[in-house]
Amino acid sequence: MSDEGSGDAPRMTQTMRWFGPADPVALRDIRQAGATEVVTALHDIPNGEVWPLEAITARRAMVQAVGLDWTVVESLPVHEDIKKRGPDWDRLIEAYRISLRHLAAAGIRVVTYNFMPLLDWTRTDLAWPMPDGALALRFELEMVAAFDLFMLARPGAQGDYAPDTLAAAERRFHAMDEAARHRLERTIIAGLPGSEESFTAAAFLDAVRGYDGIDADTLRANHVAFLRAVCPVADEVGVQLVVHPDDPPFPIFGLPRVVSTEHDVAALFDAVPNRSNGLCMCTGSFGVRADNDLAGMVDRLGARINFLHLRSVQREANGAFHEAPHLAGDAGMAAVVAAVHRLQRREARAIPMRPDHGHQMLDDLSKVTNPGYSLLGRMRGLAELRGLEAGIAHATHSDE
Ligand code: DNO
Repeated sequence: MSDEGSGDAPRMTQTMRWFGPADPVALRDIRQAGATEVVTALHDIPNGEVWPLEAITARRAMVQAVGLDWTVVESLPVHEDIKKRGPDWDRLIEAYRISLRHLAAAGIRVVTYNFMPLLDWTRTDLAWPMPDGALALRFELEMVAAFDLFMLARPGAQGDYAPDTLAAAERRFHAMDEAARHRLERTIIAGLPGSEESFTAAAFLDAVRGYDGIDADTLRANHVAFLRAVCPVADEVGVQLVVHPDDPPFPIFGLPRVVSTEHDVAALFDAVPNRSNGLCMCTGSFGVRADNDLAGMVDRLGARINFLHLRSVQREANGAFHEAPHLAGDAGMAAVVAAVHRLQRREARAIPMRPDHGHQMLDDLSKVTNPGYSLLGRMRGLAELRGLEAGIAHATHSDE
């Protein structure tokens, strides 16, 4: 693609997430949306097992057959026994290292993971109507509290919420009928797309108990131990590990979360300076906290950023938020993309990005879709972000 007057700064590599052959969104659709790569994983391999080289190579060939490529993995999951430093730690670390070697041999360059205990990303409503009739993902702390206190009945839960939230949670719980309660439970613990875990209430309670005695400091130490064990291999084979921040970026269900702020990630880079220790800059996850300065983080953490999830949340009262259109909401996307543009120029490299989540809209409203991962909303996001970057590149160049 050539854009007149855009200078020669590299542009973001445009990707879209694809959940594999079972994804209702076809590879061809992703290509027509204008992406050049997909981001995916071998979702059917159980967490903790080695990804065989042949399986990775075959999946990459399947993607390449439609004119796309696959060089970013999301995610190579980290087993709970690594996060807890459980008895199986050595075997699981060795499996992770072998998978990294296989991924590198197959041409994968970036591997995404997260270090959130038990739950990956969490929402309380997957179909919240926007004023234009599109459906958005939403999170309300009150609803988490309603589930936690009155459905899960987690011991000690009372102490984890402010008095206002407790009162609201009780109100919200009583206002729900059985069907709504069931839906809330499934939304929170059944596992959203890409999550590696899915729980029933009893199993979840049990798993939470498995984190007894693991506070934020211990979890951070376990994260550092994981990085110290796997980064040397990633350095050696030339794969970039990128940690995805906590979503939402604060503890829930009494479980610690330690990748929520700029300070958190800077501490990880200080503790493990290996080149392969990097960041997936997710503006949606970090952006839930008003104290995360997103564009400033791109400026300051830039050298460590090897993957971008671009989306914007709109913060609401009482710890709630919903996912706004990509250029609306609180992210300040223009400033973020301008910072990414500066970073790519400075370091002369293209950073892979994906338009993260998207509204369910237009024809997708009548289809069965993966929450947040329907095609048209993400295509809108990608188109807007691509245009934003082209405009910034052009303006920067024409000012010089
Ligand atoms: C949600 C995703 C996350 C992410 C993992 C990375 O939409 O961004 O599920 O893939 O946290 O390990």
